[in-house]
Amino acid sequence: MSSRKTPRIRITGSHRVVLRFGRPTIATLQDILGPVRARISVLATALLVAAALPAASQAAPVENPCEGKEAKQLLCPNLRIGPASELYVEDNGPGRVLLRATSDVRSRGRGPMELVGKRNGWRTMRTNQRIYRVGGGQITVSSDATLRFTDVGAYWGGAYWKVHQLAQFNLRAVEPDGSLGAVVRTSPKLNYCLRDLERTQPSAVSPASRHYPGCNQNPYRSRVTLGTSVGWSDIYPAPYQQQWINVAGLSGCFSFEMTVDPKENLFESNERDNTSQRLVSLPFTGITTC
Ligand SMILES: [Ca+2]
Ligand SMILES: [Ca+2]
Repeated sequence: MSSRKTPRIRITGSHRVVLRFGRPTIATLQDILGPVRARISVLATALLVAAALPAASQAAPVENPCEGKEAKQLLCPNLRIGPASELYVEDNGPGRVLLRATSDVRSRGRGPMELVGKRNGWRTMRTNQRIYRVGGGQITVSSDATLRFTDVGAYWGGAYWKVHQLAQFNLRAVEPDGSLGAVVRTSPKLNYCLRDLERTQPSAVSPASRHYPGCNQNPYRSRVTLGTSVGWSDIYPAPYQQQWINVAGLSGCFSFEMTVDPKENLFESNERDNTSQRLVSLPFTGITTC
């Protein structure tokens, strides 16, 4: 699944791999994984060799660094998303019956999901993904994810730098045999923060306090960092801006499907656990079975 992705290990004008060796600012597994110096050298060498390859070789697909041989030396992130919850219907008049739901993007890897955005437009930034290494340091890989300065309305605090297409909500038909059918409706919502809102799975490798407290609201920033720490969740309540799918005119059994990173822009240790399903019977009366 990940073969379509090329991490595009970032190379500067002097053909230098951006492979940083500073101290990580987050909790790591270094205390329980033992010495890794020799293996880290192998990783660093592999990355430098990759950077030195001729152009034709660089164009070849490169495995997700979080699924390749060196993955064990990386504190790779893994995103999941909880099933749609706290569902209710908001009747907005003819043709607009909004089935609202709370979403819960969960950070469940060995390291945080972290993006560094750099401005490339009036209200956009390109991003690099930062992946921490076992024993300290980090690698930086170019990401197809972009940031958008997104206005969610005054009630929810105004505008924030958010990750475009971080998640997607679909409504799928459920066939008589219980199998999932075609997508019949889609939510307009595409942009989300990455942040530490709730520590939903505490553990020894999950920071006890927020490391990524919230998304930046300064439209003039040239650079921002977003992330979600291990064991933490970025949650949006059902009443929040665009947390809905329009179910007007539908009846029968459907699945409210949530997918995190639907465009596969972000490198994760598991790319196959990014979708959740919640059955709903429509017209909706609060029944989440069929
Ligand atoms: Ca995942
Ligand atoms: Ca992914």
